[in-house]
Amino acid sequence: MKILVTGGAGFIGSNFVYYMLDRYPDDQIVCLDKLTYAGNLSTLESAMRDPRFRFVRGDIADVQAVDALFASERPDAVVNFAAESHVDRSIEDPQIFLVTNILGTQVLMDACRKYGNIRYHQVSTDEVYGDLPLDRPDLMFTETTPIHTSSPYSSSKAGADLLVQAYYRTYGLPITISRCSNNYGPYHFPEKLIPLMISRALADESLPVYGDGKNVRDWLYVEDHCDAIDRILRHGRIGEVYNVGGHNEMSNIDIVKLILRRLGKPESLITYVKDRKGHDLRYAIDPTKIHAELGWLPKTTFADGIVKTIDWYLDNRKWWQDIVSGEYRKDYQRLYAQK
Ligand code: NAD
Ligand code: TDX
Repeated sequence: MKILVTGGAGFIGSNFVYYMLDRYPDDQIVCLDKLTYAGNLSTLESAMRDPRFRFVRGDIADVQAVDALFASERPDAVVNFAAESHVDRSIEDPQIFLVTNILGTQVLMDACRKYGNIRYHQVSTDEVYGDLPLDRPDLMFTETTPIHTSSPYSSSKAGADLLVQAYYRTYGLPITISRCSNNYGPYHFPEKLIPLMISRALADESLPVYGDGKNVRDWLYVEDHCDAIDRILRHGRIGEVYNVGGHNEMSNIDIVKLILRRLGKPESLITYVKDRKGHDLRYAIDPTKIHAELGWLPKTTFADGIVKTIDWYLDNRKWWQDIVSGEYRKDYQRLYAQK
């Protein structure tokens, strides 16, 4: 199978590229990525030495570029990770979120229709369901929970999901959608909570906790998300949505304190700052459907995953220090010039 992975130079997409190359020796992967600030080609350095992998720089919302890529590569399947993914940035400047996340999805699906009704998987998020109250631990998101978004980011992801379902109903495009909870693990861009707190704590900088730090997220190790997408791509029912999450709810402040303990840094680094606008209180996924239909269960506990993640950031300082300093932007010239 030849899979077009969009957004493969980002956090989850790159983990997915490595997950698939490791497990499927006969598969080929083409990665389409615009290399926005969130894309880092050095993450794909070893994949680029693999003859089964090809990197193409391009925008999923660019009709001509996407058409040319489909014409030359003729993929069997598309997994769309490409997105503007940071809630805070969407609050500052929403427009690019609508262009990439909604129009980009439309452009990819139109190419899938044109080149033979290609299998399409949309990587979505639990944020499309809005949030849950902190005092109702019995409530969780199921696939039938109504869409009810809070931020421009989640609204753009929800808009894309609706379009994906419309392409199934209207054109019979063979689609699936996964809605996963918060991921953590290697190659996570240090603007998001866990890598930001690790990198700032290591530099003895203040750790900005929004509001009272009691907001809850449901954390999943990134490899478990890759496993879920792989199962959905190969065995999922066409037209269906699958929630992905591992029942691991943690408050932000508990995560920050855990990171500090592990790094041997003082809690005095914690600084409570102004809350995020429209800040979602709690996310919690009910993964019953993907477990029952596809046998998926998370393999990594949070206790193991967070230690592996912190150790990865300790062992790969250059990766995130180059991002913090801006040096990583030069990797495109260095790595891509060889192709
Ligand atoms: P990321 O920001 O780390 O990576 C996004 C990648 O997409 C980058 O490599 C970027 O260069 C690329 N990109 C952005 N705009 C593009 C465009 N117009 N054309 C081509 N490439 C473009 O994001 P992530 O955290 O890896 O998230 C990947 C996907 O998973 C997103 O769709 C996100 O909504 C979804 N998701 C993320 C999480 C999470 O916890 N991080 C949870 C659930 C779902
Ligand atoms: O500096 C910070 N301080 C802080 O308290 C940052 C960056 C975050 N936070 C809080 C806000 C959230 O309650 O931590 C929590 C997690 O924040 P993010 O890492 O920005 O993630 P979140 O907003 O939950 O969204 C993530 O999960 C769902 C991803 O970024 C999305 O792409 C995904 O869809």
